[in-house]
Amino acid sequence: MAKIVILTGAGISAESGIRTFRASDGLWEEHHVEDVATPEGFARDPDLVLRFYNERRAAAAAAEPNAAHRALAALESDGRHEVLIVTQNVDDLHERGGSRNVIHMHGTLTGALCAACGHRWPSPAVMARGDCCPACGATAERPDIVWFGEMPYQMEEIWTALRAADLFVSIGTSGNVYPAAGFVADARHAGIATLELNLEPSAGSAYFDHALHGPATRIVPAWVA
Ligand code: BV8
Repeated sequence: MAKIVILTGAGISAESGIRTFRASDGLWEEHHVEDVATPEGFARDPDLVLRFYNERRAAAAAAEPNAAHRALAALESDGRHEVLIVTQNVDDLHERGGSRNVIHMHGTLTGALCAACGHRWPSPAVMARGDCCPACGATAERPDIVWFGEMPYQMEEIWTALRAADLFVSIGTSGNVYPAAGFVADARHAGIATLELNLEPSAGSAYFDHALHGPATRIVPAWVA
């Protein structure tokens, strides 16, 4: 079976109504990254950061998977492809769209993390300051999100899959955030075919052998077909 590693970013969820980060109406337009997506920002103003993630939890819960999510699930279950989705997204639309083999390298909105002992558990819909860790009892609950300066999850597993892939596909990401943005160069260096499916050329577009540009709900099903 052909092994495909698919990196996804905010653009694959855009047509489900979930805002991206760097578009003109993007999430970062209203917030400084260092205020809401860094450990220092959380230490400085936990209520602001909890508000930011509580809002995004509500938005993700109200969103539905779109045709792009469903096309990737169909690819995974067609019996001819071994598909791993490595997503930078923290929503659960890949899973709700039917994908089973998904790594959330930047964490999930549905997860909570104890900053004291590292325990991870399903997050309450609305996270409040002072919630206790069920494992160690410390009031050190935080969103289970990988912030800037923190190590993304399952990197060894991702690099192993990348090196063994026949094809690397990047969908809906601007290619601004590392180490995810470096995957295409790693794939190319390993002689693996690379494809970009995005609304427009990303920061790493020069590294891709092929590209299709347009809305994900049109170009992803067209590619999978
Ligand atoms: C780390 C939290 C090291 C989750 C996020 C070099 C090497 C390594 C690190 C660095 C490096 N240089 C700098 C760094 C540090 C930093 C970094 O990359 N900074 C950047 C800004 C330069 N990286 C880190 O800090 C990472 N950690 O490297 O740790 C380490 C080593 C040892 C020990 C400890 C640590 C951590 C990165 C994770 C940060 N967390 N967010 C959350 O709140 O959601 S990043 C944030 O950006 C999100 O996770 C998001 O997923 C990610 C990427 O954004 P995109 O998904 O690409 O979204 P964007 O809006 O940018 O683009 C959307 C795209 O979709 C666009 O191209 C658009 O055209 C397209 N689109 C829009 N609509 C559609 C569409 N496409 C198709 N259809 C549509 N309809």
